[in-house]
Amino acid sequence: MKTRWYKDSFFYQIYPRSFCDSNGDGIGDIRGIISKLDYLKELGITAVWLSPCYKSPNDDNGYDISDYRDIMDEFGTMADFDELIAGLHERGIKLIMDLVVNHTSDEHDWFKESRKSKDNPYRDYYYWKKGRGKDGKRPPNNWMSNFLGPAWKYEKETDEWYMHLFSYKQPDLNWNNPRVRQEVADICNFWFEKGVDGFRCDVITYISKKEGLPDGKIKLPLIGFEQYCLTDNWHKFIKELADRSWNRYDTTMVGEAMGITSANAKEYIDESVGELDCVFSFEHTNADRYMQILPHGMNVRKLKKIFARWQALPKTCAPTLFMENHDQPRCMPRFVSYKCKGHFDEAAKMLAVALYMQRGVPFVYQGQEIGMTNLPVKEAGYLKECDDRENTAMRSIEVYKDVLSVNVYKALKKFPFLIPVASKVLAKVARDHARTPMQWSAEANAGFCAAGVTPWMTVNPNFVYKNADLQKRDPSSIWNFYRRLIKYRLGNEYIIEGEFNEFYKNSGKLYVYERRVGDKALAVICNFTGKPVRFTLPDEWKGKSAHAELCNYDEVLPLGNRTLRPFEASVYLI
Ligand code: TEU
Ligand code: CA
Repeated sequence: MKTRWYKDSFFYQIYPRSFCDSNGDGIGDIRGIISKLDYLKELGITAVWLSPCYKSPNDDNGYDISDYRDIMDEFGTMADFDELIAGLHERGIKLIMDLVVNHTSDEHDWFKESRKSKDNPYRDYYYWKKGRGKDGKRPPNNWMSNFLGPAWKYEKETDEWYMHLFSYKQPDLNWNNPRVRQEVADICNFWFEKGVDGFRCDVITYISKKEGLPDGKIKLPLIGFEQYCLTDNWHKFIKELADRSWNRYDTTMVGEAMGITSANAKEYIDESVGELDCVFSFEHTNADRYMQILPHGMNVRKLKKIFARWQALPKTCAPTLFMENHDQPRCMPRFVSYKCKGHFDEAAKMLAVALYMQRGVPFVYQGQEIGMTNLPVKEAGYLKECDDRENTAMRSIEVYKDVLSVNVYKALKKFPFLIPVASKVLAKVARDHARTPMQWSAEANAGFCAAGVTPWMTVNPNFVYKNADLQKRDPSSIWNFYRRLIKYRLGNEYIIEGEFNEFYKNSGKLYVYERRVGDKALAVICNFTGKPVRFTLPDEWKGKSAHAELCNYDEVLPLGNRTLRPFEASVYLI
């Protein structure tokens, strides 16, 4: 049944709340997406990953679902959704949705029942436990929520605690309960029957918890991670779900997979396993973090090593290729170590070449294709780091809306001296940066919503010169480069199947590799610095005729020993 269509596709992630508002309430919606289908077609992508659009009280912008079979009020109706999927399919674009089943909303009917009494038929849909200490006033174990604080909330009605690995409004489902597992299979099948082509599975590695829920190691920023990530019955649960649902349709199943790395990936995504097709692993997006908390400049050597490890996996394991999503800061200029003044566009295009000429399943996040950046918050020294032009500085504490950012500030109320530090960190890593409205045009509110409407989230003031409208009309824009690159990549046997060989592995400045098929290869050369760098041909490439395929400068220079221009990216067929 599975054609494995993901092997030759290009995904575009839509975060609906921030994509396009059609009805003037300042919140993106499904009809807004429908109005942009031709835009997606023009860009050339072949699949969409849509972040959650189900009924939700929006404590975590839709990642807290109160009805899996209905559409969020703000986003529209099921009729709108049906029109969306038809419109995508008409244009040859597949749709994968977000499957959020590690937890539900506390406003889901299951949880409303569950919390009523200990003998309610839904009690076992969630994790309920007695507290510790003589009066039970301490949480059942020491696990920490991924959104700060303990992973347990006390309910006096039944004198027990329930588990929430994220916000307290996101209680964890108990997958040990066979009824829960059947519910999940039924939900997946409901959407597959509607024509949905797959799912991105939210925090899927957390669904199985260690028997007895033992205390975890104190390993900041999380406590308990090893007790709930990929433990015990994980494979059993996923295999069962794949049999009952995923593998009965021509799907692509992408796991959001903390804990899966290039070292253990084979056990999870090899085609022979028949569970997930590929995963978002966060090894490379952590290459700029110190102890996973404090960000510093991107470590290019480390980044290349991580890329290379994924590329080295057998052909039956597909890596994903991404730099952004709705939880990550913007990749520009993050991935080029923050020194791209005067060469912003070249750097953005170079990153695209470095990433997307590799083997794997490519994803681009809304706005990445025009080089959208983090909010220019004061704390970060905004002029240097956010963009290459002057900008209005804003105070982050006033613009952040994300439950995680808000929790950070709440937690620090008692330690006000730490707020400036937290602000600095958040200025670089807050999830809010990826959630500012898509910049469509230079009109009011960046064209995201009508003039006079207040958008739900601050628009990045750089929309006046950084927007889709302008870039579509400028042949040398980032947008037009992405469009060319996407077209070039699709159906290209070198990129899809070629062997990956890297050169100058120890260089902290250049990323050089080839994608070989027989005696021909694509040669990929990327300068990660804003300075000219001397390049010498690797022996393997000497004396070969070379045809220039893709370059981020208008003036294409021949392959040979020469000086590479700042952030130059050149691809040749040799
Ligand atoms: O993300 C899981 C997750 O762990 C991240 O939110 C993480 O906390 C963040 O990257 C900080 O480094 C998924 C979704 O992508 C996210 O939007 C949801 O908030 C979360 O699950 C809960 O559903
Ligand atoms: Ca709206």
